[in-house]
Amino acid sequence: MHKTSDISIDKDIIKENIMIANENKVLLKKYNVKSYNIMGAIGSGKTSLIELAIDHLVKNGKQVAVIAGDVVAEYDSNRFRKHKCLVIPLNTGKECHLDAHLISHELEDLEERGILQDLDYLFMENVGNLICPSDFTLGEDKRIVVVSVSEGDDIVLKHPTIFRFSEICIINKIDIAEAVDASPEKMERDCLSLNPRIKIIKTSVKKNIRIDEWLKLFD
Ligand SMILES: Nc1nc2c(ncn2[C@@H]2O[C@H](COP(=O)(O)OP(=O)(O)OP(=O)(O)O)[C@@H](O)[C@H]2O)c(=O)[nH]1
Ligand SMILES: [Mg+2]
Ligand SMILES: [Zn+2]
Ligand SMILES: [Zn+2]
Repeated sequence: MHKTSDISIDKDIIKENIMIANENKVLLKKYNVKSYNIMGAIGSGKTSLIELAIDHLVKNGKQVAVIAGDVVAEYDSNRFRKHKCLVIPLNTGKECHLDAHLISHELEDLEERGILQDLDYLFMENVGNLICPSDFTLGEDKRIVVVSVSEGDDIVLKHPTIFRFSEICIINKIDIAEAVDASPEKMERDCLSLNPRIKIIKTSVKKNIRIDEWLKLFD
């Protein structure tokens, strides 16, 4: 079982989190599982994008699992269950982010059940929130932040930390950019000004724009 006894509440929780995240990373590497922490604004399209990635990977013969982290995880879990993947609902209750400790228990369980050994890809959908998920690395290979134009095109500059923390940024719902008077190009520029190395894809799940580029991230 997990070393919860080692976790003391007076220790810095951020440092503690990094320590457990490193253990998660070692475990995921041991079984060669590629892992993604999908963060982003509420309703920006995280689940929709992950659903597309799951179908793409399954079609290519990959074994995929998804941890659906949410205050009430049942809703997104039911969507994921329509796909050929293992779905792990993770209710965070009042917590507005996933942390490495929560994930470590899920990984431990998957290992005990002999599932982690055969897994190729693990998606972790974080709670819709642009603030504290960026304080908690999970041990993932890649951090992806999803925003959509409907949050307003000043959303990036208002939440700088998460864009610095991520390797990939998806600017979604560009099909409705005009209707909500938002400029995806401004959002892209803002994002690059905060993090010049970040990879940005401007997508529409609805209109299938640059979804091929999104899927290529997982090849
Ligand atoms: N117009 C438009 N709607 C989209 C697009 N992508 C997703 N949606 C819609 O936006 C809504 C939210 O999408 P989800 O995929 O559930 O977003 P989410 O980020 O997982 O939401 P939470 O988990 O609740 O934070 C749904 O009604 C989707 O159909 C898009 O590219 N364009
Ligand atoms: Mg979702
Ligand atoms: Zn524990
Ligand atoms: Zn939080």
